[in-house]
Amino acid sequence: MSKARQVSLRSYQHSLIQRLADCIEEIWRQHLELSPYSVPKDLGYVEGSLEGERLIIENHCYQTPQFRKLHLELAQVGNGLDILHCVMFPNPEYALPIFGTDLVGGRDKAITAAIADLSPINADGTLPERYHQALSVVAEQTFSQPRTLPEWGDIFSEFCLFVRPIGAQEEDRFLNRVREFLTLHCQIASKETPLTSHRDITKVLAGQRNYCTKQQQNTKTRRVLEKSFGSEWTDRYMNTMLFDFVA
Ligand code: BLA
Repeated sequence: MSKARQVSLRSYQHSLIQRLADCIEEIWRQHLELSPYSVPKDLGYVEGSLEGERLIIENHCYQTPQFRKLHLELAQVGNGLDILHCVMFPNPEYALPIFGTDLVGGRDKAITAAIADLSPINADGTLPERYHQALSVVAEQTFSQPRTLPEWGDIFSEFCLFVRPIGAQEEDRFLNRVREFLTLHCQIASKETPLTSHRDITKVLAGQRNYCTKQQQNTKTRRVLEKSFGSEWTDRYMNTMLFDFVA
């Protein structure tokens, strides 16, 4: 077993990634009833280096009554790039938005992409009223370098935060905002009553499918994975581990 595996990748990663990973797990433990989620055996901890760039991936997965899969992934590319990826997939009986966050950056350098959202799964692209109300009253934070969403990014809500955080203050601001999103989400989700109508459940499934299909179009994620693992493995990983949906 390699050292990285015993110690957990995060202790070698950018400090904002370490802090966000700890924060996510702390809020999950505090608010949700976590059970183990079985990751396909060969995908829990993966190392690849097809074209020289060594990529290490560490997955942490759980499930709860409201969520079919809570996925926190840490990845390290060569010696330069650190990644945190997290998605909370609700069970289809719960008409809840999809929480997602992604941090990408150099270890000793800056985080270039910091994104977090509670993404709607309704056909009309709106969040449930209780989310909308709660998020509307939280003062919007300003960041000096906001980023523009790619074309497939129409899945994200009006509250989506996508920035390049500059300096410690903006990193803290990003972390706090994600903490607010997550706490609100876990509080609402743990009180939510499940749907019973087959028609409503089918709509949730369609919303989750749309989210996953769009996320699978992220060529930047695909390129990083393909360089170390090839296109066949990358297809399987993106479709079964990162953005799987129930057909
Ligand atoms: C961007 N994602 C990126 C970038 C890389 C990755 C290298 C470009 C960084 C930049 O432009 O500064 C790579 N992200 C990965 C890899 C994994 C990963 C390899 O998660 C997994 C192993 N992506 C998500 C989730 C969201 C997301 C959950 O996985 C949002 C909730 C968003 N990532 C996202 C967006 C971009 C991005 C919107 C910018 C894409 C663009 O500008 O085209």
